[in-house]
Amino acid sequence: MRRPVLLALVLTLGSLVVLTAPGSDARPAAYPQLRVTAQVRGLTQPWDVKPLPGGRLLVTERATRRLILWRAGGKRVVRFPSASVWSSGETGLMGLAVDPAFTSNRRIYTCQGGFRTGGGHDVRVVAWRLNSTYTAVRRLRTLVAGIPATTGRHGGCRLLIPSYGALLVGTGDAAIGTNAQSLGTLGGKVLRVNRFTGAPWPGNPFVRSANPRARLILTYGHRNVQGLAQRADGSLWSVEHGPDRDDEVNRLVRGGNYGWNPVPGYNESVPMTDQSLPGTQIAARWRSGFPTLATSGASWVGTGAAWGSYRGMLAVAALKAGRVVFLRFDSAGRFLGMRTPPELTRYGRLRSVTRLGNGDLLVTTANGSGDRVLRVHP
Ligand SMILES: [Ca+2]
Ligand SMILES: [Ca+2]
Repeated sequence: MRRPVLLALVLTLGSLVVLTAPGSDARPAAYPQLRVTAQVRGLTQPWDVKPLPGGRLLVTERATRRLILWRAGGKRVVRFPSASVWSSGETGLMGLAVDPAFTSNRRIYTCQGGFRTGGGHDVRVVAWRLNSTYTAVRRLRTLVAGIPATTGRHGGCRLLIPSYGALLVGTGDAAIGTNAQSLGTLGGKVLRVNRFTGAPWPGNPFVRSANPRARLILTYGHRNVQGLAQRADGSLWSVEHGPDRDDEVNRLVRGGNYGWNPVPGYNESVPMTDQSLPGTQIAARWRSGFPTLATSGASWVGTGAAWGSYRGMLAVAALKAGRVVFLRFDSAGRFLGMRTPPELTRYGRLRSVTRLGNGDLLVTTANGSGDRVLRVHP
């Protein structure tokens, strides 16, 4: 008796959804409702979040330079040398990575502002060991130093350990016009290094260069890389901020020039990808047009059936636009379309997207106080 009634109800609701859906979206029912809960509260400008064993989460806060551990409803500050982190403007304690072999080696990585010996600042990548009680870190080594910094503007800095075990570092151009096209500086690049030693990855395009900095470069010609994500097919993608137009999502090709060259001075009226430069500049796979959304961190949605049409899309957090945009690309990397779920437009500025092992997404807010790590699932 109950089953036919239930079936009729489902059919009726299904029809209603189709009838009331806006005409611009051909397949509304294919996108499930997203459920959003606040997993961690009371944060100040969290920049990145990564999962640790036992359901724990590790969070960096940019300007407070705190490393925060969350577990089952409670959070506490990990003992960490915050005073050794230089923070100014957009730079501070930023990208975070957890070693794939964390359970045995306890290694984590941060990208952070630093104080140069003899004065001045830089952005650097540091390897740490987190103790067995998750209460303190010990510095193991600085893997990459000397990523340029000026006022703190365009400090990057996203970390990613792809499936083959290298460490990728997405850097900003430090608002210096010549940095992105110069192979003699680490600014405006995606770097690729050995995650234990900081040595250049053997397959890097300029690994035989006389300039030790060039050996670390995977791609160049970037403005401010704040998103790095590996697709299930192994391809690597970056997300970066445009000036007044054209945030970009790029598919990274070894040795590729992504075309940012804001000279003379720091002339931000030039295109994000300037094809008139000598040689080949690789066009973005997606660009925002005008105005920018201020795209930051990104992660690919997994294959869980509950995600429906979101499966395999790139979820990109946007600061200025205060949303997560889901971008669809075909297997050749061509942009097919985008979806902005209304469920993720109510939380102000959003900085990063991290996919958990079960497919849930973590999204950090960036409003300056009362910030949260949101957990998103269908
Ligand atoms: Ca570009
Ligand atoms: Ca050209």
